[in-house]
Amino acid sequence: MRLQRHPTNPVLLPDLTSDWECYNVFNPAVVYHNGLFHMLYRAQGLDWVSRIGYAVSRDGVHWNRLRRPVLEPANAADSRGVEDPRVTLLEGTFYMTYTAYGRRFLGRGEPTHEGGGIIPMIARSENLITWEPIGPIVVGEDNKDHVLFPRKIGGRYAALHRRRPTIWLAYSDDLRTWREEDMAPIFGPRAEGWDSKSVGGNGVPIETEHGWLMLYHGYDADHVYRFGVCLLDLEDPRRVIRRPREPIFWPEELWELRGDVPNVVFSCANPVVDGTVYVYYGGGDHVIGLATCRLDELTDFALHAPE
Ligand code: BMA
Repeated sequence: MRLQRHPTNPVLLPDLTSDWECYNVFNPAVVYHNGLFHMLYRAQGLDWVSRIGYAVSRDGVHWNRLRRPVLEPANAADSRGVEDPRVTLLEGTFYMTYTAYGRRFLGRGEPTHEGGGIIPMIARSENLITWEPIGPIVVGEDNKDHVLFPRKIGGRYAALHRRRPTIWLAYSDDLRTWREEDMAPIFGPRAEGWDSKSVGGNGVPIETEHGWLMLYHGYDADHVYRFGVCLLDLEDPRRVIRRPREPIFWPEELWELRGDVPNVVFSCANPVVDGTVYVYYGGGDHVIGLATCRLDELTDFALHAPE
């Protein structure tokens, strides 16, 4: 089982006429809503600060983008950029989970946190254009790759997040308060193979009758990023039902093997449209690609491929 690259790849390139997105566009969120694909993508331009841009498409391949970013740094906690958006439609509202990358606060009178200035943030929107930050999941640690599940589980909101090198699950009653006692690890790197150093979640987990189908990324000692897939229990996603051994996608094209960072495919989006999984990903932290597969084939692979 392999994801199939779209022949039109890459589907989004940096815009050389734009100050804020002339160098890199990558790691987008994509939601399919009311017959359109909506993309929120990470972009870097002249100042190397990451911003989030918006683009829209009828077919998921050809995109029209807005001229200005929809989310930009607003304070010292995200002054070095807003990165890696993932968007979940939950109870009729869009929630973006993204990494705020700020100054490492050390001075007196300022907030102090470790973790290199990385904060896993949540923002909300009714229209995908105007975003209101509502707060972090945790502070003070290297924590990212967080994404909300598309429905409550056991009466509570649920999110994946990553405490390097392990994927965790967190619960919250209101999306604002995330307590340590409501967090637990799901799985970490395996001893050998493509995901032996670190793992993290990709896009919004896909609900199937067999469990939550979760795409994730991992890398090895050579720092090559690949994707795998696993199945989590529907009512207790901390329980891994199956985790096939083989990856389903890895860098092969020139623009994945090279780029701003070599050997990177990195995905924050896997919307399902008419039974097809659309996996959007950054190639080389530089451009945006699309790879697809049938949902039933991916589910079959997750259920039966050797572990
Ligand atoms: C991760 C994230 C991604 C990036 C990847 C590869 O830690 O920061 O934004 O695509 O590294 O460089």
